[in-house]
Amino acid sequence: MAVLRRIALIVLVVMSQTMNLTLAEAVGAEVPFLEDFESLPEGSVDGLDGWSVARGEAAVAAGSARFGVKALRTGEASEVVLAVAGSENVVWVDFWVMTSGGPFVPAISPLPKKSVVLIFDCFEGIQALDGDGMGGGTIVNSGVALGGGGWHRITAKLDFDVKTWDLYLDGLRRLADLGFHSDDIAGLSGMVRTACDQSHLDALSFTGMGLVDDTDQDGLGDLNEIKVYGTDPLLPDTDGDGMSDGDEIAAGTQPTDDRSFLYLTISASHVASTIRLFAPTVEGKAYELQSTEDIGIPESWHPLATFMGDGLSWVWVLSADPDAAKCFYRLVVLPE
Ligand SMILES: [Ca+2]
Ligand SMILES: [Ca+2]
Ligand SMILES: [Ca+2]
Ligand SMILES: [Ca+2]
Repeated sequence: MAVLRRIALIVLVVMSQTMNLTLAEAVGAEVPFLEDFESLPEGSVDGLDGWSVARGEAAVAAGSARFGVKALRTGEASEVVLAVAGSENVVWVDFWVMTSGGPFVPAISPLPKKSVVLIFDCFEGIQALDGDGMGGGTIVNSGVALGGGGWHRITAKLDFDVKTWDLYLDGLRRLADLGFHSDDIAGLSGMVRTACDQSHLDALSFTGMGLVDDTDQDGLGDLNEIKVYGTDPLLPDTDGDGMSDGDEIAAGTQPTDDRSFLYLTISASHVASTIRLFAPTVEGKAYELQSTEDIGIPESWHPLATFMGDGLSWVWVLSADPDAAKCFYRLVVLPE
């Protein structure tokens, strides 16, 4: 039995028609659906927001969470079902999971009809079903191992028009154009999760917004704007401070606080022939002060100094060059 306790399988997806009939009686959620578990009461998730516990236990619990303080923790040999209806042809399913995985690969053919099947195997890592559309298919290894006890981000792009799906792990596309388990599945109706003891799920969403789409072209993907950064996916500068959301994330400033942004102030003292440069810094960010005498020639910018941010203000006093007619300065955040 010790081995059996380690069984962990996640089955993502659209349930069989038989199960759909059952689910129709439950209160289901609709796409877009986002669940961070923070507002749900601790304890069994059964009956809350479209969730039902079919076997074992699944509870909202504090302690191990990817974001905030709560996540969904499943007990030994548990099965939890979420009813989510969506009419979109393309749906992005996204969540974080922490699990040790199990040693058994489930038999695929007997499964009720589904679109997507994901398997978390303690030996082989994260695996996906490249379905044949007729209830069978080939299990494909993603190349991403479990272990270490850390969180993994799982993102699946489901296309109900052509019955294919792509798998992204920890933000990178690992498998593309996989087939559905069953091509009879016309649209999203939910997710079934079979899991082992102490397996955690957090920040689950079903949306039409993609990981790789950047609608407002600010450098941040739509899905990450709503789930990770709390910014507006349709507005390049959410807080209106003049610095784009993407630039703020790169610079370590707050994209939802208009008092937080990167700037450099310059003041000159004619009496002392000095120039005083001032900038706020973010701890851990590396900066380079650059200058040029001709702002019209991009390649003429050259470094004057580099320094590490410590979360405090950075001040530098330079002797003014009496021979320079003019000089421009700029502060660059170096890539990590
Ligand atoms: Ca964006
Ligand atoms: Ca934005
Ligand atoms: Ca901004
Ligand atoms: Ca800001």
